[in-house]
Amino acid sequence: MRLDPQMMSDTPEDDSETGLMTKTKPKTQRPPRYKVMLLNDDYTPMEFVVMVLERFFGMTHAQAFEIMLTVHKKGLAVVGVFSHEIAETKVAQVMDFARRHQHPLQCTMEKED
Ligand code: TYC
Repeated sequence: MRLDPQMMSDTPEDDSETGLMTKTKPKTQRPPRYKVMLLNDDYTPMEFVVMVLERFFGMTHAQAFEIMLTVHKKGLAVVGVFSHEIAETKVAQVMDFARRHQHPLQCTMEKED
């Protein structure tokens, strides 16, 4: 008995009386992403920072030089966005490499908004 328009009751997704489609899309949870950031300091040589960006973040020399200059001028820059595990690994690799070369370079991670 759904032929009479007066008897047509809307489903949750089809608001046929107002003409509005209110699709109820099932929300798939995406894992959080983490920004890895490099911080400026007065002592780490520019060339060392460039090497770090090439070695651990797969940048070309030109890309690495540009990002290094951004950190130098602005105080910090995001150098990549990764899963929690990869971000932690990158931070640890950079911090260990800097420590072994006795440079005070700092690398941190922060959850993306
Ligand atoms: N400020 C440093 C210098 O003048 C260069 C530098 C750049 C250091 C980026 C750290 O994350 C950094 N030698």
